[in-house]
Amino acid sequence: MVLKKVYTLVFIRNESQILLGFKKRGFGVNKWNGFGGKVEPNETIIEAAARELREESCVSVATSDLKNIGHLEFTFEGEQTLMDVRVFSTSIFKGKPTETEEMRPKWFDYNNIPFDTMWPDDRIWFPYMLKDKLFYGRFHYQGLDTILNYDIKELDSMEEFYAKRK
Ligand code: 6OG
Repeated sequence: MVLKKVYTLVFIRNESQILLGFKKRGFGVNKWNGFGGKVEPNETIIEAAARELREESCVSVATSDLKNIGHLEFTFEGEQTLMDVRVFSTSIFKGKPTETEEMRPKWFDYNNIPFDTMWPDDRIWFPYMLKDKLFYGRFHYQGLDTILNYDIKELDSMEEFYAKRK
């Protein structure tokens, strides 16, 4: 039996830069990533996305401004959990990105993204996000550093993707 857990992952982007956070603890520690985490039982996925962003970076967004731009699935050899990650993006936000106990935020130019200090899957799907393409990616890991196999594809519509998946 596979246990599916839903996560969010939010990227704030402008014309030339993307906001990443250096994870100071927990899963993905010492890696740059977007902001996100687990969806709580009493909230929608998009509410969780806005909450996690605020808790981790002190940046506020309206849920109506968050665009679902992709979907990622992660599995790990020998483990029954499937991480189901909804990826969101926006350029509209309030507040100054500020270090928290979990994350140290920093803006990166698109031509200077620190892939060497990020999850290995990011190199594969970031290009879709940076070209404003919708995407689906599935990655099967051995441990935390090696991708054993993966699929990646461009999507026409997230609604269509989720409708077909049901
Ligand atoms: P917390 O444990 O902090 O949520 N996440 C991943 N992100 C990328 N780019 N690659 C991965 O490859 C990931 N696995 C998990 C989802 C974990 C956060 O990390 C993301 C969540 O935003 C394996 O609650």
